[in-house]
Amino acid sequence: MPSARTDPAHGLSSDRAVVRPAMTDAPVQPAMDGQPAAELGRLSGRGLPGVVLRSYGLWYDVQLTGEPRVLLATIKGSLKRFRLRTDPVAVGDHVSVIDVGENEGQIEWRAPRTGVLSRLARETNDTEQVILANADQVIFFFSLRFPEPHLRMMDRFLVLAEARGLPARIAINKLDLAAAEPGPDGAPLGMGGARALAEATFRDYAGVYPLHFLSVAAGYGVDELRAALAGKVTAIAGPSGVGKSSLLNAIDPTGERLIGDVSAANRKGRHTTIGTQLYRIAPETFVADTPGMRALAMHAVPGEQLPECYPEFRPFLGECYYDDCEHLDEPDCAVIAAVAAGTISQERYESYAALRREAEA
Ligand SMILES: Nc1nc2c(ncn2[C@@H]2O[C@H](COP(=O)(O)OP(=O)(O)OP(=O)(O)O)[C@@H](O)[C@H]2O)c(=O)[nH]1
Ligand SMILES: [Mg+2]
Ligand SMILES: [Zn+2]
Repeated sequence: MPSARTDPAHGLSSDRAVVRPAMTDAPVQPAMDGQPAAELGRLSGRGLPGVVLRSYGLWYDVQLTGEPRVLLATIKGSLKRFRLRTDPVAVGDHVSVIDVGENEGQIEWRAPRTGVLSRLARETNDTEQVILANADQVIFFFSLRFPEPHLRMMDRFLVLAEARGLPARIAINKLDLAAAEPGPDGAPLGMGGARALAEATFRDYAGVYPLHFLSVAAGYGVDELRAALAGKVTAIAGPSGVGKSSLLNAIDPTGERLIGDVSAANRKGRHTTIGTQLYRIAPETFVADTPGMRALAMHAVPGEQLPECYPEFRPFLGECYYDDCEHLDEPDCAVIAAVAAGTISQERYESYAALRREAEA
């Protein structure tokens, strides 16, 4: 035990008063890269627990826990006092809100975050804009047709989720469109044929991530996906027009999401969802419809962290000749050997190599 009177590191006598700021006055650490951020504010004992469903600039929709009411709330000035380098309150945050009547409230406290999906705020290098706080998992949502899946873009998303320790699933929608296309014999492929096509398109991910095949329009696969959401906070992310809002409408009976009005002339879809919105679809089940996640990719993952972000590489890491092997063109690389043996897919390896070269550039 070091002496209570002497600081063992500096040998200073404790008579010399060390002024420490009170905990609540300490600036909050930046929460970049999914680090949990400290709590904010104080619990007065008069607040009600809730979850932030949506943010409108200075106002927030707060779903009260254990009751159906949603309060429209502002945040106390004291929560905004520090330069936080993160949003003080964001969608997904657990808060304490004081009911001020007329269905309005004031947020007095925000719980520490278990993690965040974020992107860099415009024109800054160190300030994050939170897309969703406290997510348990993320579903990357694509469509088999209109728009067709961009697998390299999906790999970037998957890497970001891995870097943040967030479990990921992949969902492929609009199987009905492929089902109507002619198969080899000229007859329509049908749902079975469309599913086989989708499975072939995503074969590199089978066994690495849970895959869900859907046609929200036809009600195909929706129940199975709903089961994967139960009891969790799930972020749904993906390109515009793939059917994310349509899925939410299908699984949430009280849903009223805006669906992109895709005309025949513009089959790529029109962007309709602005800002993250969290929906409570059962007492303990929350699903977030996020706006286009392209900007997320701006959070680069450091090169040496990338191999771990490809789960199928993990059994081979540490088996290479060089301890610091980058798995690009070194001799006796266990990852490259696994690609040659067909254990790791060529496409996924090339996706890794492209991101690694980009990170080192
Ligand atoms: N054929 C077909 N069309 C679908 C299906 N699911 C959704 N759509 C259509 O695809 C279009 C885009 O759907 P949305 O739900 O708005 O897509 P989103 O992913 O929310 O798009 P953003 O909000 O722009 O990111 C709409 O016209 C939907 O009706 C499906 O399973 N099959
Ligand atoms: Mg949408
Ligand atoms: Zn290697």
